[in-house]
Amino acid sequence: MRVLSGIKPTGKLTLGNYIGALKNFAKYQNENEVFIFIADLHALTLPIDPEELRNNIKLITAFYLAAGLDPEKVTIFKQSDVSAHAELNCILQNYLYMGELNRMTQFKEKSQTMDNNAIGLGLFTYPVLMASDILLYEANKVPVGEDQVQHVEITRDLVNRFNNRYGKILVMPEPEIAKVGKRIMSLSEPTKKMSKSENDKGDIFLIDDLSVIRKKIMSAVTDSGSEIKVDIENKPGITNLLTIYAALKDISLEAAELEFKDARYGDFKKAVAETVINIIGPFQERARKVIESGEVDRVLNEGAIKAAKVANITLHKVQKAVGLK
Ligand code: AQP
Repeated sequence: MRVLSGIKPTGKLTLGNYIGALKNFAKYQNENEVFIFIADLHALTLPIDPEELRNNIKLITAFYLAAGLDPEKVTIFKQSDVSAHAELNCILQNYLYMGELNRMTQFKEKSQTMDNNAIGLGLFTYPVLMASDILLYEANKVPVGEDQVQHVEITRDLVNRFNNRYGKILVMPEPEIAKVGKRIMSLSEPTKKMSKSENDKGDIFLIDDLSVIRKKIMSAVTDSGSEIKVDIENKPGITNLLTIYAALKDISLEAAELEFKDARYGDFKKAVAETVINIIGPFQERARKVIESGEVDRVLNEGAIKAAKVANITLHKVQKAVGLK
């Protein structure tokens, strides 16, 4: 099986990115052909400072390695280093339609507060580039958080449309969503996704000091009751903390619920904070060592060469199918 996923180097990565994406990547590396990339072209869809972008790219590469990805087994690369992404994007943009792109939740959410005249085309056509990312590597599985599933679904529509017209050229991908933790919510507004572009006290950032992480969890919004149970409607804050705990301990939500059945909110939060800190502390340490080692550039350079070999084969197939070659 081919597996592909990536993260946009925008903002500061959150615990949501860790649980919904990062933490799951390494488990594929022994039995699959895995491609994990840094979606730097996607990062340009909203304004970003060039220096910040460069730093984010370095940090995410270090996070990939700190999360256990082995560059000997996994191809880790930067999207813009493989020009086939841009080339396939240019072809595939003719096979997705304005009406479909207009219905994408991410586009609607991100553009709703923007002035219509200042919405870049890249934000609108984001799903075409994401489809190109997936299809170039003939990925069968795409591990993502819940918010990205719609983009994998539209990629599937594109595959059907393209293959109906040109024959079996593109490989059909499937989204893979974590059983627990597909959507981690803000600790201060638990009905809202924990997001790296928000930057508020309800978001745990992977570079936060451990004392800050503890403080954020201890002040997480709960509710006026005292029961610790999964109830998204009435107890979104408690449900979110249970989800974080269960995801990090690799147990089911039911098992987490049972563990805290008789606990008080304060003790429960302390246990969640300890769990997060015990995982994120060593993770930060490993990432720091990767950055100091200077390994990042080597990994990305070697990854780009390996990725380009695979991507160019698919690009060539598509160019041939549509009559460019
Ligand atoms: N809160 C979350 N819970 C679970 N999974 C999440 N992911 C993101 N937030 C959560 C998953 O992380 C992967 C990489 O995300 P991304 O870089 O594509 O985008 P994002 O982090 O979702 O972006 P934001 O928060 O909207 O901020 P911007 O746009 O500024 O970068 C994906 O698999 C995603 O599902």
